[in-house]
Amino acid sequence: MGKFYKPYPFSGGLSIASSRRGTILAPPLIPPAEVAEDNPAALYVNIKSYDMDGVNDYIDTGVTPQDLGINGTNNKTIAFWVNWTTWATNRALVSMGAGSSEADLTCRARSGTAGQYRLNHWGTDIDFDVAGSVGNWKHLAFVYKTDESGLGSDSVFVYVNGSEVATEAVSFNTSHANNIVIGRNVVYDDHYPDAFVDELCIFNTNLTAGEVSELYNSGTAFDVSEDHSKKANLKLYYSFNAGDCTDDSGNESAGTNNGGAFSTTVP
Ligand SMILES: [Ca+2]
Ligand SMILES: [Ca+2]
Repeated sequence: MGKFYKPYPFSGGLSIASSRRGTILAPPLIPPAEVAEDNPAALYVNIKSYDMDGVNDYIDTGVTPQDLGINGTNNKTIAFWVNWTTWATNRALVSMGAGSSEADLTCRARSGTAGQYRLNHWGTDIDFDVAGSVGNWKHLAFVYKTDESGLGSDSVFVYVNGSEVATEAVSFNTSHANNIVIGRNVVYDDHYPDAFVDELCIFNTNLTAGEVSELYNSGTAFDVSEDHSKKANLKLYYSFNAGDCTDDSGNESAGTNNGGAFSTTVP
């Protein structure tokens, strides 16, 4: 919280009165470090996203949910920006697991109507709608939390632009049979979206509502690996800013790009 722009502190001792007396003016103060700490977005330039053509472009992250510690019932958060060029049914943005009950975890289009999403887990899947999904950037976050603090059950929460839009009581058992993929369905070698994705983050913990809001940051991208309060739990982070699939989390899980482009269209 508190990521609000602070104006440059013009408190460097510039004084007309002292100037008239011929006093040598003190140099303007260098902005104190706290300005940078409070406003990381001002120092972060988001220059690239990942652009998929809807035909066959996708990323193989090279890591399984187990590699990131988010397999089975483990707490987890998956978040990213997305901007669809053309909506089409079934197309999957991020996908992991396998095709059996609660072993899958896939964010995909559930119908041909733009904005009709499904968080698929081969159980009672979670549907939610995101108006304006074509031609606009939206921030999606999925938070899974086991019942260790009185929820009454394990639960998953869906956030759009930092606000909760859906929740369901469910126990996941996320399979580590396959690598996590971006831009296709892990169960079906198909379902490629025509869309941009950016700033993909996977945490091995459940972000709180406040921490999801912090990640959304009122719509301004920032360096999650440096400035998010749960950066210690950030296990995979593709900013795409280098024009490749470098893992900016520091965990060196670079992905393999299969045909996608790196675009200057960014949130
Ligand atoms: Ca292609
Ligand atoms: Ca980026």
